[in-house]
Amino acid sequence: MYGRLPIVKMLAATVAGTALISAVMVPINWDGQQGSTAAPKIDHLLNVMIVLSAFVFSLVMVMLFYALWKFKAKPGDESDGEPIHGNTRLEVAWTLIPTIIVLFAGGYSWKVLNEIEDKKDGALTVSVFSQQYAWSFAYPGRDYAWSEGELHVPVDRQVHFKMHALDVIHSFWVPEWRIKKDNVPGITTTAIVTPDKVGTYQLVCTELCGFGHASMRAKVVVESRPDFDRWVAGLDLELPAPMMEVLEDETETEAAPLGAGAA
Ligand SMILES: [Cu+2]
Repeated sequence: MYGRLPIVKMLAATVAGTALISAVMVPINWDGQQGSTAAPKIDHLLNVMIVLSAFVFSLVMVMLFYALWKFKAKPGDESDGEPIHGNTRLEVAWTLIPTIIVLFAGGYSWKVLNEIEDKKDGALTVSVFSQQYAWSFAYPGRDYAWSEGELHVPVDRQVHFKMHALDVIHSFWVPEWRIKKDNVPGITTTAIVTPDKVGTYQLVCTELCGFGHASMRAKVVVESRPDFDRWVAGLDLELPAPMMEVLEDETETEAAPLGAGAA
């Protein structure tokens, strides 16, 4: 038979590979500038996933190269390989290890999403309308204040974006906020964001929606509360009919937030 595998050495090589890949990959700023309370959490989650992936990659590579080196046929050896029927220990290991990794990754992602979507008192609601190839926004008030192509939000206040697509599927994405959500005709989708850095950003449509998709962007301004109030006060109070219609028969199809009812 093949004898015992040098488990300790293979494990050491796997740990070394994981450490090396992680040391190169983790310090890289993959997602760019952070602009919301969700951003550090998402970026940390990505780093955890990088380390887990580095572990899986290293483990597979170590076993592959060990097998290539150890069981290579001698020159001139034309004989068939030894017939093997299963290996219970190996099968248990390759079922158990991925199961543990996937359960951990799923559980941790759940926790992060739950923290991000934790609803705060005094949140601001903004309606988002997407259509080929423009964005517009409505702010609740005495009436709806409406803005075309420019989104303003106050800093350090939770915002609930209620999204409405007027024609095809679009997707709302402000990279610095790390939050991305599809806008689907006929239903209302929600994204929860707390912007925490004053500045100007870009809202990008990230669902291929037609010929002008690449130019479907809007300016995003995160500003102080007084600046925001002043800006909203200066907006047109008349919401165009198609948007009003959508708001009138707004549906609430989102599932309850993950972990609703729990702490
Ligand atoms: Cu698009």
